[in-house]
Amino acid sequence: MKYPINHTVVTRRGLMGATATGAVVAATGAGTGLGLLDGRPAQAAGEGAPHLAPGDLDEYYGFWSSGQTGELRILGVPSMRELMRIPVFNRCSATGWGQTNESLQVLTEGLLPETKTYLAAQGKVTYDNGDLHHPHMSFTDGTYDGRYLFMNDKANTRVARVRCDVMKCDKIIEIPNAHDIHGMRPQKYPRTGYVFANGEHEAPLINDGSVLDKPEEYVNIFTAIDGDTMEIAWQVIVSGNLDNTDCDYQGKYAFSTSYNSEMGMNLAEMTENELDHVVVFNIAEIERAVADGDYQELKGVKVVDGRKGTGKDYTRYIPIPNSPHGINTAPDKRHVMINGKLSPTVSVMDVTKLDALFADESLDPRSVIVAEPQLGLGPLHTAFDGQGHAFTTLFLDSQVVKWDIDKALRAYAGEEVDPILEKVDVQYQPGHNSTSMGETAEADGKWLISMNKFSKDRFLNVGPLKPENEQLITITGDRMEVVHDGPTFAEPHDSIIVRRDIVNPVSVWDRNDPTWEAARQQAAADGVDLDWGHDEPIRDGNKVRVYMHSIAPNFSLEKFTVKQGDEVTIYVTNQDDIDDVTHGFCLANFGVAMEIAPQATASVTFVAERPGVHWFYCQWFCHALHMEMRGRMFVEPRAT
Ligand code: CUK
Ligand code: CUA
Repeated sequence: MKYPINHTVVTRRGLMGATATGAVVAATGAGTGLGLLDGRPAQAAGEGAPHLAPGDLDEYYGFWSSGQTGELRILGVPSMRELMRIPVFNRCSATGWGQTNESLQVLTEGLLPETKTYLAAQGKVTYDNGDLHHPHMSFTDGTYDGRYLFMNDKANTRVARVRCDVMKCDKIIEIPNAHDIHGMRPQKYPRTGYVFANGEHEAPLINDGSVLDKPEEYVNIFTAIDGDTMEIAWQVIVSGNLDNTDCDYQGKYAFSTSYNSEMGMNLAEMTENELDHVVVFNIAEIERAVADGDYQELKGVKVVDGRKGTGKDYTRYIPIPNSPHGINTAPDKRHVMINGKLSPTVSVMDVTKLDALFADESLDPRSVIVAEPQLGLGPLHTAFDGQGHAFTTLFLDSQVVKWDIDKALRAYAGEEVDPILEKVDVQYQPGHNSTSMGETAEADGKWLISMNKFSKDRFLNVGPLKPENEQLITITGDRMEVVHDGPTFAEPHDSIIVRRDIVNPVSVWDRNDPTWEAARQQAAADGVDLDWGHDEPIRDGNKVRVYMHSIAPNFSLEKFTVKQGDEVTIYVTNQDDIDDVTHGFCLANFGVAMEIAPQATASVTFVAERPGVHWFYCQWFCHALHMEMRGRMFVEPRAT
């Protein structure tokens, strides 16, 4: 039944107006399965789209990756309203991310030396693109703690962090030795702690061109990052490649899927084996290897060898059919779902059996698999409701399947019981799915998001490039029901749904925030009050620094003068301290623009290579006299 709500309401109103007999109304309600109160759909599960009145706030924050757009997005759940976009690996015209000095510091300080050399040859200081797949919040004691969000960049081998107090990216690091970071998860217990990151693509360990087409010498690298310092803690060389990753609720193990155990270099080779594997990382053993010196140091990182056949207890390899993809730890803190992709199965691993496997290498590694239900075609990712149910996306079937974990265990043990409870069609080809609080011990089983790669005919045609489609599904009742379609530009890759009491951002910046520490130090060196600015530019050879503040609808400087060829840095401190009074600084025809939120400082540097009169203006609508919030930069021509 598609879109029954409006029709039913209209029908009922029509009936009320015309005949309004109790019998007819009751029959209409029963016939559609909709409970109606005062002509509006009831809000219980399976009874219609979630409706928030204007001004009502959502129950959950949704943190969304944007895939190849490279930004992080915040949605409200269940309304699915997009609330914010946080630039991370991309460029942003509205906020100046990628051109302010503060953002450039974040975008450049974590790059490897050889990357800086490569970029300099292109006339660049940082990458312009990213491919952000996996956003995850920091954990304390098995649940979200509202401190940070971490995310990967598959395109340029980076991991980034967003501060949840201001919802801005504060750290981006490039991962040495690894290639093309894909799967990424924060440690759940005791806290984050480590952020685990998978290098997906195979390459020589020393990738300097001395080894090229010799795949037998290629490796893949698993990385543990310290989530507090954003420095690399250690790395592990593995056999096979690495796809997705997750970890347990004990702080003992992390696990990564490998679809290319073959170490193939083309599709035929990569999909050859019937069985690939999951690598299990023994965190304490790897830490011991690092402490005992059983590692090689590469690019300043301690790299432990965890490949098959080393005779060490750093890793174990569990055979899994066929090209496993997503890996998801259940809120029961015990079962881990390994999604088969090319196999119609999800393999269920019991983490309580891992200690024995590490104690005795001769044990059959498959002994940790305790269920392997056949669910449908193309299982990619699994989410949970915290009540013993799992929800797996079936890419090829365009469905989400709800199944009973306990029944799957019993079926594997030989009992004749079908774990599949229900399948719901989604439109179309789902990749990730996520449930409210579903990747934590506090999974609450209210909402499921299916992130679908194709929308085909679901929306008005906008040309050959179609939006993707994220769908909201109620899971509180016995039946799943798709209640909302959300067309999305590239791309709703993955998301997490976080209870709103956990997320508490500020509305106004703290003047002491470290974001503009460099500006603070420069102002101090120039003898200038950064908060209020200075009447005259500070000249230092051909470097000129202009300090001003903004209070709606004025910049403190209505004009300033520099010389052609000067390297000019503009510092703007927004002295408005009321929520939502953000100003901008846009210097016309200089390609310069930035956002300055209440009580923030932002700065931008450019070369004043255009003589003449140039207007700067505020590009965030802030006041009735916003258009008048502007001033002039005079550029004196170079003496000829
Ligand atoms: S991976 Cu894309 S659907 Cu990048 Cu999370 Cu599974
Ligand atoms: Cu300040 Cu617009």
